[in-house]
Amino acid sequence: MIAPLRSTRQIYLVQPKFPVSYWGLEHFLHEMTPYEAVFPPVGLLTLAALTPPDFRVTLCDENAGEQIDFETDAEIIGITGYIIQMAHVFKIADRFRALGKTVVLGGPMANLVPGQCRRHCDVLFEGEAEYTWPRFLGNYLEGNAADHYHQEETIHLPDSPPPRLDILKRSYAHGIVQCTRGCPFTCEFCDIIVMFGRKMRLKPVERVLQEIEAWANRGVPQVFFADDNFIGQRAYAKDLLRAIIQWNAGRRQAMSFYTQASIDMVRDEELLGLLRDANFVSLFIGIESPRKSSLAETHKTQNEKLDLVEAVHKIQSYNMFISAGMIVGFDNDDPSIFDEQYEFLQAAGIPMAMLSVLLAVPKTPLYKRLEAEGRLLDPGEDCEDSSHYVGTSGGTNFRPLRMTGEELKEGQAELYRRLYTPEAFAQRLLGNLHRFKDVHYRPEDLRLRNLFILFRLVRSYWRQGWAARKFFFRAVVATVRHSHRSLPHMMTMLGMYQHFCKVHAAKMAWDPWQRRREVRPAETTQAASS
Ligand code: B12
Ligand code: SF4
Repeated sequence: MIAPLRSTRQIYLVQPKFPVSYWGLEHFLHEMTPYEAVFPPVGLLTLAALTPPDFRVTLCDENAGEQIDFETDAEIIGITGYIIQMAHVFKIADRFRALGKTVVLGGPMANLVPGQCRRHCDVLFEGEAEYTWPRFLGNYLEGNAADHYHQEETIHLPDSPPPRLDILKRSYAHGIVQCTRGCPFTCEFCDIIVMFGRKMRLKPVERVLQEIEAWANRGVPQVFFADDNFIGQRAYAKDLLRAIIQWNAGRRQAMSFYTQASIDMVRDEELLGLLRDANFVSLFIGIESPRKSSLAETHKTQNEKLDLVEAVHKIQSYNMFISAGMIVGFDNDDPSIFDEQYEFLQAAGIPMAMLSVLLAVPKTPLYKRLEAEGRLLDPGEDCEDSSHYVGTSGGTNFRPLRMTGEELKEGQAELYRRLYTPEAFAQRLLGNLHRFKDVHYRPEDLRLRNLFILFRLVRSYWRQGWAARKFFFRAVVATVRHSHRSLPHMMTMLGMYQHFCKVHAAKMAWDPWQRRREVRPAETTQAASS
């Protein structure tokens, strides 16, 4: 029988490299672990699963160290991207177009700034692609593909297929599963509710378990639930957590989890207990600001009503480390906000804070308000410089009200420096251990790869001199004494700290151990030469 011609059609999917950032954990990952990237590109794996068998799909994940093959035989090149990757995405797209390929752009950036993307692709996708991608491929085979596919209505989430893991070539530290899309809240700066809606859409619990199982079969020890607000629909979250507890109980090797969720979970002790029992090690929470007037201004009512330090401590008492998204630059923020943020984070004991300057993301209510007030700096559709969208580096795209842009950027940088001194970080990190209680977290078994990570981690701290060694061993001893089951996650935190320090060192010529080295100059020489 003659093989069908149809299987020769090829699609090449590209996840472009992110700039080095807090999330990429590049320094930790590449220097201390055997993994090539933290997260797999789940959007592209979903596209692959939506692709009919008429096409063969190849994936290139630049973040996992794969080189883009510009000589690929594929006719269709699909590129995803975030706004912060804009220049790099356009460069790749332009190069493929010059080679005569059909370049397709989609994903978070295309959703928010379609105008800029339009000039760099043959086919532009806006919105979720579960229905439009197969339609495009069908049209393509018929020779009548359009140049723009726009999913205006939100899709029915159970129609999103499980991602195709078989096309991954590299090793990833974590799996990703998305259980829900959307969030019921109304934060003014948030693009999530613009793109995915306020009505929570849910994947059936059995489907989620299947996806977790698939990651477990790949040997991944931890899964990140890529939901916008994991507890946005509490009844569903509880059903899912109960199912996970049962699934994990039957496994010799328990899977651990983390996710993003809103702080109002604190009102529901049953939910907190279920998260703990399901082996959740940490949560990322958008706390944004300790200042009530700033929270009120941005309509973050769920945070405004709570005593935030008390709420954070309560969640921590269920043995979960909290990371927080914090924002400076609200209209109610004056220069005293930096001290207020510092005091809050220290008091709450939040080791990892992602501190961003407020951005007006296109299409959000904040963007519209600032546009009406004439405060946007965004040069508009023609601008292809995305640096003003990198809030974690102090960039912003509007005129703040009670500070200059420079004051804001400087204040943020200084706050970062203060937060990540070894003393401040140790205080936030180790304070958690005293609040952890009834720890029955089931860590991963001791495997060769964990010993490898441990060895590299110890070596990394050791090489940086006595102050770094002391810091490291103090954290280990405290963990063993107060919560020995949390040791594996503490190691991750200590690895992440190394990454944070290096990112800061590169950006701000900052060395967390410097002052302490001066006290023991002999150590400085030794560390510098090793
Ligand atoms: C998981 C996640 C992450 C993971 C990334 C994992 C990874 N490798 O992709 C982590 C935690 C690392 C992360 C980090 C960041 N993230 Co993030 N993240 C998410 C989150 C919560 C889910 C994404 C996801 O997995 N979705 C599930 C898949 C199936 O959907 P998808 O990727 O969108 O793909 C669908 C469509 O977009 C489309 N599609 C996607 N690509 C393509 C390509 C083509 C060719 C086509 C046709 C279609 C298509 O098809 C898919 C099916 O519908 C989203 C919020 C959200 N709900 O989307 C934010 C989100 C994507 N992140 C965002 C941001 C800002 C960041 C950070 C910059 C935060 C920061 N300030 O540092 C960092 C940057 C990353 C870095 N390394 O530096 C923004 C992006 C804004 C923008 N438009 O650019 C989002 C939308 C959140 C938000 N509040 O706005 N993030
Ligand atoms: S809680 Fe988070 S996801 Fe929900 S609207 Fe606010 S910022 Fe957006």
